[in-house]
Amino acid sequence: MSSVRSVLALGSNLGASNDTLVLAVADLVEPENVRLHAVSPVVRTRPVGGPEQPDYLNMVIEVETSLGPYELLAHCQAVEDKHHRKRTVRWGPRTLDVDIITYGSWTSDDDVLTVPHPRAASRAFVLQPWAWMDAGAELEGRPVAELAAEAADISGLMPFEGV
Ligand code: A4P
Ligand code: MG
Repeated sequence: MSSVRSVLALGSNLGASNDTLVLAVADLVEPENVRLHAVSPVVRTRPVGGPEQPDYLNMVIEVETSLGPYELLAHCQAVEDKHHRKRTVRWGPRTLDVDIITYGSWTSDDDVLTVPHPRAASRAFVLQPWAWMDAGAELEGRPVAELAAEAADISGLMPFEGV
């Protein structure tokens, strides 16, 4: 079966966020048809949008999978649910968010699954860890590192020094 590389963005700002991210990466690549290809460092980030809320920990991973895009979305949401994700306030605090940033060269403007993720190109909390993970990465024809440098939230990124 053919497989596709997909970039997933993880974020958490409730509970033991670092532990949650580590466990979520393991859960995401637990099925035999989802293989871990690359992992970014974790970065601490100021919240973008939404109500007043704690800083986030963010990271990205790249997986290789034979799951279709909607199957991959369902898998990501099942992992969010396993980590007690509650959907109450849009852009509100969360134990775990897993977004599909890219799925090979596949694109979609469906509300249920928009790919590339519609806000990724302007968000340093996704772009900068992605550029660290893959220095040659491009999004919408532009180097991800350049997009990160131009993103309004770049000044809100801080080193994550562990817990
Ligand atoms: N959906 C559509 N496209 C996608 C996609 N590519 N990946 C749909 C994942 N889901 C996608 O998502 C709402 C709906 O989006 C889903 O039902 C799915 O079918 P959600 O995860 O339930 O809600 P959300 O995450 O609150 O909404 P949204 O609009 O996806 O939020 P964002 O844009 O992900 O923003 N600041 C910092 N520093 N770090 C963060 O991680 N995250 C957000 C969330 C805001 N501010 C942040 C951070
Ligand atoms: Mg989300």
